[in-house]
Formats: sequence, C-alpha cells, structure tokens
Amino acid sequence: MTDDDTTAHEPAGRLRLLAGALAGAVAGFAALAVAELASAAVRPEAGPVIAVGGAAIDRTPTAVKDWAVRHFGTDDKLVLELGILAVLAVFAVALGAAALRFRRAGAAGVVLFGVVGAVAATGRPDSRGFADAVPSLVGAGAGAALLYVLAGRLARRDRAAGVRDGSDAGTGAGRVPAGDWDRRGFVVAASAAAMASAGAGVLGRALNGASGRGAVASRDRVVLPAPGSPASAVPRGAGPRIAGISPFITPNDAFYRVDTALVVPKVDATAWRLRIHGEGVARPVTLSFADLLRRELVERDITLTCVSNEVGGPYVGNARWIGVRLAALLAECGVRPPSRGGPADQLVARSVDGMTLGSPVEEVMDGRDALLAVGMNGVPLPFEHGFPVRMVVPGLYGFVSACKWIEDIELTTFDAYDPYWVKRGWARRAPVKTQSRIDTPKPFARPKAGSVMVAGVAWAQHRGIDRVEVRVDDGPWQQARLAAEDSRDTWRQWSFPWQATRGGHTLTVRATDRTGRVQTEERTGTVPDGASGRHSVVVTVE
Ligand SMILES: Nc1nc2c(c(=O)[nH]1)N[C@H]1C(S)=C(S)[C@@H](COP(=O)(O)O)O[C@H]1N2
Ligand SMILES: [Mo]
Repeated sequence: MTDDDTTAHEPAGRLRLLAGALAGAVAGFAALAVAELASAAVRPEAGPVIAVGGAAIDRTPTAVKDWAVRHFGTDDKLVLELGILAVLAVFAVALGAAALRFRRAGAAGVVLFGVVGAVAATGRPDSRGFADAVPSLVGAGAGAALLYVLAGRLARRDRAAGVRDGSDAGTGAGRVPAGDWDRRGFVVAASAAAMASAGAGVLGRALNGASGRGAVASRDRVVLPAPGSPASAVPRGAGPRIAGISPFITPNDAFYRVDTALVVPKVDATAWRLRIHGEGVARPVTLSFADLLRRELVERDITLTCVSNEVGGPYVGNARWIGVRLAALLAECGVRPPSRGGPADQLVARSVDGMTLGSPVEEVMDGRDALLAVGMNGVPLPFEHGFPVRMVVPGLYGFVSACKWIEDIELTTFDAYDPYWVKRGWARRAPVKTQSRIDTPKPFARPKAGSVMVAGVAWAQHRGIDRVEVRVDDGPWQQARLAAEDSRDTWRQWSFPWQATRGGHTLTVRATDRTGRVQTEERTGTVPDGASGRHSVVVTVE
C-alpha cells in the first residue's frame, strides 16, 4: 500500500473503474447464487434465469421460436439461458461502474432486475403465486446490498474524510491515503463475497438437484405390467438394414424432444394424480398412477411428429408405447364424442408445468389408439418424455395431442378455449401431413458412381403410406421399395437402389398415403399447421 501514488490519476482511475465493474459482476453473481439457494426452498423453476427464460419462451414470437428450434434444435434452451446470463453480466458490470458515482442508484438497479425476475416467475402459466417471486427478490436484495457495500470501499476519501478515517483505528480505513480508495478493503470484501456466493450457489444447485430424488426413486420402482394387448410383432422387413437409414424404432435417447420446459419436471409417480372433468363429464374422476396400471395396458408402435418439423427435419420418431386407452377411460366418465351428441369437442390436457394442449374429442374417441402412455420402448417414460404419464394420439401433431407430464384433462369446446400454442398462432386442429424424408445419402455427399442406395422414411399416421417414389433430377418418378407395414400409425422405411452417374444430382422423394393423396409439392412453412413440400438432397457423384 505504500506504493500508492495519488498523483498517478490515470492508471489509478482506470483501476478503480475496473474495480467498479468487478463489484458489479460480483454483486450479480451473488444475486444469482442467493436466488439459486432461495429457489431450492421454493422450487427450481422459480429461479430468476429459469423464470425469465420461461417467460421469454412464452412471449417469443412464433416465427422467432420456430427459427430457434430449427437452428439450435434441443440446444435452443441452453442458448437461451446463456444469452440471459450474458445480458445479465453486461448489465451487472455497467451497474458496478455506475455505482462508483451513484451508489444508491447502482444498488437500485440490481433490485430492478430482481423485480423483472419476480414478475417473470409469477407470470408463468404454472406459477404458484408470490412464493415464486421470492428467489428473485431475495437474490436481488443480497446483490444490491453487496454492491452498495463494495461501492463504499471504492469511494474516494476526500482530504477531510481521510483525516477523519485516519483517527478511526481498527477499521483498516486509516491506512487509506486521502484522495484514494480502499483497495485492500475492496479486494478482501469482494473475494469474501465471491466465495460466499459460490458456496450459496453450489449448495442451491445441490439442493435443487436433490429435490427430484423422490421422483427418480418413484420411477426406479415402476414395474410395467405386461400389456393385455401387446403390439403386433413388427413384420419382418419393416426395418431393413441399410446404412444411414433411421432405425424403425427410435431409441429413447435419440428420440427428439420438443417442449417449453427449461427445467424438466420431476414428478413423483406416487403423488401424481390425473383429474378428468369438464363439459359432458357425467362422472369426473381423479386417478392415481396405480389406478392406471391396474387397467388393461395396450402396447402400440406409434410415430410421433412435431409440427415444427421442416421438410426433411429431425422432429419425428417412432416408439413402442405402453399405456391405457384414453377413449375407454373417457367413456367411463360419461364422455360422448360430438358425433354422438357430446357437448365437448375439445379435450384440453394440462401438464404440471402449465402447458395446455387441445385435441379433438372426435378423433380421440374414434377408435384409434389414443393412449395415456406410461411406457416408452419397454421402460417407464423417461423424464424428458413426460414421466409418469403422457398422451399419445396417432395421426395428430404433438402440439395438439402429446401432452407430457399430464395432470389434468378438461372437456370443453374449441370455441370456449384456446390452448397454449393456439394463442401463439398455431392451428386449432392439426392432423399430421403426409411426408417423406431422404436419410441417405446425406446432403452434399460424394458417393462413387455405380450402385448407390437411396433410403429414408415416410409417414402419414393413421392413414398409412401406400407408395414412395424417387426422382433423379428432372427424370421420371420411380417406385421405391417399401418396407413391410407395421401399422398405419407408424412410419415406413423405403429404399431405392440408384445407378448413379458422375456429376451433380438432385434426389427428390414423395409419398402417397392410403387415401390416395400424393404428398404435395407446394412448399409451406411450419406455422400454422405443419410444413408441406418435398424433401430433396443434392449430391455429387464421383
Ligand atoms: N408439457 C408439455 N407437453 C408437451 C409439450 C410441451 O411443451 N410441454 N410439447 C408438445 C410438442 S410440440 C411435441 S411435438 C411433443 C414432443 O414430445 P417428445 O418431446 O417426447 O418428443 O410433446 C408435446 N407435449
Ligand atoms: Mo411439436
């Protein structure tokens, strides 16, 4: 400290500015760490970053969200969280620098961010009210107080104060020369705060992680009974062995995931309940997981598709689901489909995270295998895919049918209620469009001239695929070989042995469903009811 040179204003000023920025960063870190710890006392979803991220997802214009899903895929959530943290870091540093001159205003700025987090947390569809605001507010309070204290260490002592401080033995301030700031005091306070925050953050993380342990244990204990109605054996030849083609059954860890949950809901199956109620429900019920497992279980292969899947995109998968028949359950509750005089034409499924999805009652009850699924490819549903129970309805896009972490089914009308995605510009009704995809060769592949296997999948759930054709450049449509059909609710693999000649070529595929409709050439985007058009791949044959 003896080398402090009050005449070297330039470097000292810059150092002080840097220290201010650091104070802001430490205060921001402390705010988030304390909020994390506080969220462990409320629930992980109430943490400010998750809350603001969730609010951002709820409010992102459909076109932007669609773009994000396309470009970042399932990583869109990570990108969003990192983006929020980056924005917070910039503001924290700026507030720290501002606090050098305006100490109270700097601290107030931190509180303001807490208010933003609190508003976001209480405004989420699954909010539990004021409790969700607590982590943001407590964290911001801690961050603001810390910034105020650190900014105090950064205050320049004027000559008079320096003399006064000099008489104040025992605080350490006495060693600070007049006109300078308390460097040692700042470093000590900032490092102590950073370490304490790291401790709080790590503890909060650990507690939040542990909060799902009961759910994990309940999943580990689930023993799926043998289905009373097993899936028909996959016909031989449903899944030909062609390098590069999607496997007929998509493994769980490769199954696409699309949802708005920044924190995967961890639901304890033993505490889980499903309520069925609403218009025309003569006998409302509340069911437990054990109640469901006591019913006859059916096992079916069903291909699930996301409306956000672009032509040629990855958001489609085929799994062997186990579940109970939703239509039978509804019928027991006294529900009748509109065609038999029922007053409700929309079934609104609600999840534990506040998501709402609306399905047409008519389709759910028309005899197709609409399931309340409990198992996926032989195991209880993975948490990411909706444990303990989700809906699966063949033939409908996921956003109008496949509610994960379901806890409530309400019968209503399309006129009376718009669920989550419909409020954001997506269609009320959305049957899956007939589509096909080239899995191999990959775009811009450079296969050798001669025999090249072109192969992929085609789907038109609940109608079935009858024909797939491939076209090379502007040539004629040529029939591809179709794998044996499992059911009309599953995709079909197809292959086309191509005698490839040197040069650049465009391969295009089209499917025809069992209603005779040929997959349209007309290109549309994913909004509002699913992309249409034909997938093509450009390759260079060497
Ligand atoms: N609770 C909840 N369920 C949901 C969603 C969601 O965001 N939240 N997304 C839906 C959409 S858009 C699709 S395509 C499917 C995807 O299911 P998967 O993630 O298991 O593939 O889940 C549906 N169920
Ligand atoms: Mo979706």
